[in-house]
Formats: sequence, structure tokens, C-alpha cells
Amino acid sequence: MVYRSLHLTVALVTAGLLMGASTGMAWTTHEAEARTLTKAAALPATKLKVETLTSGLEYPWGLQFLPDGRMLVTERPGRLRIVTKDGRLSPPIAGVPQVVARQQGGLLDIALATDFATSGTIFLGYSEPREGGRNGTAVMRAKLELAADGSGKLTGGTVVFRQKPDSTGGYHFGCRIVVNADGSLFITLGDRYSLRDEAQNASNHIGKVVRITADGKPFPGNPKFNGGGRDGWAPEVWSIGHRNVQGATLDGNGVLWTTEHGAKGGDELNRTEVGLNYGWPIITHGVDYSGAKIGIGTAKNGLEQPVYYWNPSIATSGLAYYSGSLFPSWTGNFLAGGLAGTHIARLVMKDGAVVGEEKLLLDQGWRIRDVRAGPDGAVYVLTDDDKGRLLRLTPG
Ligand SMILES: [Ca+2]
Repeated sequence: MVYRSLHLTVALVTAGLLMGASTGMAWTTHEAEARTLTKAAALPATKLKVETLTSGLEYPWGLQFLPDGRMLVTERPGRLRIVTKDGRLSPPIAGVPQVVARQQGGLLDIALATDFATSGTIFLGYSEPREGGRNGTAVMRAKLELAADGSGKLTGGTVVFRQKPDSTGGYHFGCRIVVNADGSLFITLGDRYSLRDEAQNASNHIGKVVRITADGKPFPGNPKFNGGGRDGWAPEVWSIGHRNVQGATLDGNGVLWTTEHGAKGGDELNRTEVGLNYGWPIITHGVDYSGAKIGIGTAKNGLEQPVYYWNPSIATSGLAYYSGSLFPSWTGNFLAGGLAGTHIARLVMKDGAVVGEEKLLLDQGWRIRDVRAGPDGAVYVLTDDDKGRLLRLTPG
């Protein structure tokens, strides 16, 4: 590792190479030219039209488009609603799982199965109550039956994933769900705050990204099944060393990108590849909220550097990849929500690095919870509030 310009640029001179023993599959750490890891060049402001479709959502968390253009929105206290294109809310949909609605927990993300049009299958991520007052992140699969009055109900709910071990805490659930073209799911899992050292223990689900099939089996391409020294990994585990990933999306090539809450000054954007270790809590660009150093520093051979990090932290939330028609100059950008940062970071990418950043909606002071690129090319946003908004952003 060679450092230049303090921590602003880093050159990974050598990268470890680990060959998969059984299949020849390889995991390599990123080899990168010197590049900006934080504080990319500020971009001129985009002129936006900002519509508030509704402000009647209580701490909305996850947004998903239905094929007919309506939206499914979760509310963290434990409700799921359908929202029309003009912002009318359905009554709560029956059949959602019981959730632990305290601190950061509750009903969290929602996603559609790839065969939703024929099966009606959805996935709900949530904080699941467990034995003895404990809890953990879980994902339920259910069938959404839409009703003529604009509402609907869930039937046949089956839990397809449970994070283990569980915890008594109310923090760091992770819980973004991303559905791949092959029908499999990525689920992001936090370190539960009190269990952070377990993020390096690949045999459990703490501080991990996991990948499962739509019916809850470990994804056959996971490291456990492809050797390379990953025999001790839990079969569901895809990548390790994460703190609290709450933003996740596929890019135009189907590659998973995530944003993760770091400690103070260490929120990250990661290209989240199979079999890799993203470093927490051994390396981080952040420090403890007390100011104390965490781990060994900012870099170690074999542990991934983030593609980008935020100092000060923005408290990363939802993440979208933009390829729509209404903002052609944003094609290939990431849109990263920030809670404490009260903005959406629009990140311009070049050769896998962030080369420009714009802070959208900063002047509004809204805590941003989720960001999604709509099928109409507009950007849809949920704000984190007891009178949470659903916003629609179009060119101004
Ligand atoms: Ca990291």
C-alpha cells in the first residue's frame, strides 16, 4: 500500500489473488490506479421539479414499483400500502408479518420476484421477533393479491431467510433486498451494532451480504460451494466485513453496488463482489463516535477499499442506479440517499470510480430514506419522518 496526498488518494500496488480450488473460480482484490476515494469534484446544480405526491406515510422505508405504475411502500411501524401515481394511499394491506418496531427496526424493504406478473410473489424484509425478547432480520415471501378497490392482501407468507445469530438490540438490521435477473436475492445484513467483530466471522450472518434463491436456498454460486479457502463460510454468505448496508442496487451490468453506514466519517460505496472482505471493523476511514480509532487503520492487504467514502458521513440510506430517459445526462450515475446528510448524493462514475458529486435536495432538510429510479424516468424518494413524503423528481 502506498499513500499519496494523505488519505485522499490511494494506490493499491499489489492485490492478493486467491484461486478457487474446486472450480478455478477466482476472487481478486481490486487493483486500482490512484483515484479519488472521497470528496469528488462538486458538480453544478441540476434544476429540478420536486412534487410531493403524499406526506401521509409514517416513517416509510422501502418503495417498489408495480407493473401497472402504482407503488408498494412499507411503513416502518409495520404497514404496507399501495400508492397510486398521484399519491393516493390504500388502506394497510393485510397479511404482513409481525415486526419489532423500535429504534431502527420494523417493516423495512420490499421487492418483487422476477415472475411477479404471473405469480404475484413479493419479498418483505423486516425485524423479526424471536424467542426471549430477541430479534433479527428476516425476509418473508408471500403472494400479493390485488383487489378491485385498489387495496390488496398477502397470502401464503413463508419466511425464506433468517439472520443468525439474533440479538436483543434495535440497531443495524441492514435489510435491503435486491432481486437478480435469475430470480435470486441479495439481502444485506447489519452488524447489530453490539456484534461488530462478528462481521469478520464468515460462518454467520452478522455484517454480511447473503445471496439466496427465491425459495430460500443458498445460491449455488456462493463462495462456500466454490472453494478458494471459503469452505468455512456459511452457505448463504456472498461477502463479509460490512457494518450496516442499507443501500443496494444492481448497475447496468447486473453488478451489485451497496452503500453502508460507517462509523463517524466512514460511510461507504462498495462494488460488492463475491467472496471479498470489505474490512469492517479491521479497516475503516471512520472513527468511533467518541473519536477513538477503530481497528488497525484505513487499509490492509486483502481487505477491500470502498469505491468512495463520505467524511462527514451522510448516514447512507437507499441507493439507485439511474438509466432512465428524463435525465439523459445522469445515465450511469448512482443516487445515494442520506439521512443525516438530508440530501441525495448524485455520483458520476468513470472507470469504476466516482469523478463528480452533486447534493440534490440539500436545501430542503429532508432525511432521505429511499431512492428509486422509476419506470417513467423520474426519481422517486421517501423521506424519513412521521409525516413521511413520497417525492417525484423530474427536470425543472
Ligand atoms: Ca469497508
